[in-house]
Amino acid sequence: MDDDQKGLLYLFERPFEPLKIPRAGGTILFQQEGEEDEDLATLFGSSGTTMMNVPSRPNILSKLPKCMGIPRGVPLSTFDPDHRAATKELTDLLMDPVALPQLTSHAASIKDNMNEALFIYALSFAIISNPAFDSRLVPSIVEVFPSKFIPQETIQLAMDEVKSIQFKNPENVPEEIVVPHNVDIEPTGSSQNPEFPLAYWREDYGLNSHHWHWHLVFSNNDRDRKGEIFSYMHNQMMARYDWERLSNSLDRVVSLNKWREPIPEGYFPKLTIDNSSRHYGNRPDNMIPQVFQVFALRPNYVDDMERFTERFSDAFQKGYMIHENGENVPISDNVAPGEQRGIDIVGNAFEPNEGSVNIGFYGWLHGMGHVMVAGIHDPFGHHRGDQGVIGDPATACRDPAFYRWHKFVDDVFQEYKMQQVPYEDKELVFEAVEVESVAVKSGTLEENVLETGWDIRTIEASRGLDFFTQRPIKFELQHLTHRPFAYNIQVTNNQTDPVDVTVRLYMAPKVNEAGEPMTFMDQRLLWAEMDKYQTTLQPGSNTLERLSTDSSITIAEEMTFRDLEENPPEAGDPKADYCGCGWPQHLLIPKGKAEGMDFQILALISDWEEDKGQIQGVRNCLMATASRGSLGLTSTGYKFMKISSSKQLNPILINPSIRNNSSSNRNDTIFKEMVTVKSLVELIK
Ligand code: CUO
Repeated sequence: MDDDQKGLLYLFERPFEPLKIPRAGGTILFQQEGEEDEDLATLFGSSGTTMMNVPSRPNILSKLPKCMGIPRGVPLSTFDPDHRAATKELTDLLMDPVALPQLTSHAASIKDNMNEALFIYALSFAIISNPAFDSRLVPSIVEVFPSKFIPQETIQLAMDEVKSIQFKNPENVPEEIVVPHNVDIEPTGSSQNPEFPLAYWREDYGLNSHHWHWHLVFSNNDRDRKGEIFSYMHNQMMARYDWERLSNSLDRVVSLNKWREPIPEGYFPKLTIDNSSRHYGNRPDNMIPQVFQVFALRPNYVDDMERFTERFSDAFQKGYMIHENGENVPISDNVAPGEQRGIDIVGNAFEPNEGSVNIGFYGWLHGMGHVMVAGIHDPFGHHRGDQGVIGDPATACRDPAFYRWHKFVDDVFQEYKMQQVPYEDKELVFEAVEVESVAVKSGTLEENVLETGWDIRTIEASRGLDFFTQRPIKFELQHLTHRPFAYNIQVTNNQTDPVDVTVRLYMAPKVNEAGEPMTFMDQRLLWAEMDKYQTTLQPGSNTLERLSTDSSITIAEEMTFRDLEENPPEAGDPKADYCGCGWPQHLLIPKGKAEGMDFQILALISDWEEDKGQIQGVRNCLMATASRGSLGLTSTGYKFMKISSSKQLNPILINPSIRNNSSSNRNDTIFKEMVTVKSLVELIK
């Protein structure tokens, strides 16, 4: 790795420590011009340490007034307009450099004055979004900020071990410290807490990392279909959350739409903000949202939120929103090519982002909900409490209230969608092609039987923890997973020529909470995308095989610090296209039930000619095309009621318990659950 790349990588190490502290185990020393530390330079300079000189830029901070308004040590809430404005200010600065040394020196010169999470966010954004740095990757956010993902209790075990071995003969201590974190000894709940059974999913490192990455990538104002994809990604997350609730015999999530009533679901995250005693706020059960002014954020009023909600409803009924210049802005999805679609206008105003037509009139409703719940435990700031996890995109998904809030958000989008003209058959039916059947197969298991279970992901957290030790500190994070499987799709191309097509695969539970089959409308919001890819059909019968591990909506594991140190991808390596915004592969299917759980598969095949030309993105990210929306047409996925006329569904079931040690080096990995896909094919006429 060259020095420039090293310098950039180690700006991600120990984000809470001043830059002058040596990094990379003492092999990198940043020296600020005019503030050189001779003692450190002498100590490290003679032992092969790379010296990184950071030029002094005395005026640079005066260009960052919004950033300077965000104190160090507080969580970054990109749901709040002021924090959001600060991220924009800093990303604009860091997007300027056209070469790596310039980016490294710009970033290094401001690091110690910036809020830590803001700095990492903006630097990550610049690396991912600036085409000049196409082959550069950012290390896993879990390794950069372990305390956002791993409870303090578990981190404390590692700290205790570090202290304890200092009293022993250092010659004889193990090379590394390894601490397990198992979902069944999860500290954030008890059997008395009805939401606790879902903790393994809500607190999954991959889920939360996905959400952080997605908001990072989609803070880019130039994103195609930004408002729509904000709605779609969260809608998909909600569908999968309900899969998981049904798997655990819990009812589907209920909207948080009454803001003057208690919120029954409390949440105690047990996470610290900065590896110290500062922790994310706890929310007891049955707290009531109030008028509040906290965390140096602007006042947030429930009556404002109610007013803004009514204005959205009013706009949907009338078919237009009111621009800040007073003009009416139509919000229809039936627009001429090149015109902005209503869903994007609504999404931009609701999130809101810089594309909002009128933030004064429609507010920042989605963000307000996050901040309202995040501040509920100390609404007036009398106790200087820090916000709850729902205020930070890296931690928000841990909180049960996140899903209740996003159910409300999804309901608003549904209200908009219901005002739109349904697709016509001709937009959905691809006459030339017929799907005959869909099945799945997993290894030696019976056809249409899938299995889920638990596995371990080891992450090295030493780079993000403040306590100093040369030993790697590793955490073994237990997580849901499944055995890989393959789809088998039988398709007939009735044309005499080959045809290029897009294949989309979806899945949904078949029965409701009472075990009764759902109507298609009842099931509609439970469909989640499993895969989307392009292929060519030959004339006549075709057999399409597709591996679950190739799913374009999922991502492989992120690059670790160690990967980037030892084996950084070169320009042109497909790994270098990684942006991190896709769904975690290990959560592709739900846990299911011990006695089995029925699901269904839906295959949609559409004409590639209609879909192509919609690929957009800075990185050619082949993964996660759904989350990024790079394939268009039906990826909004909302009007399935019409799709049924030409497509088919295939029931699935989810079951218990076999052992499997193959996917982990731990002997106690247990596959406890099983997904069964029945071979019966149902045609929906
Ligand atoms: Cu991702 Cu509300 O937007 O959490």
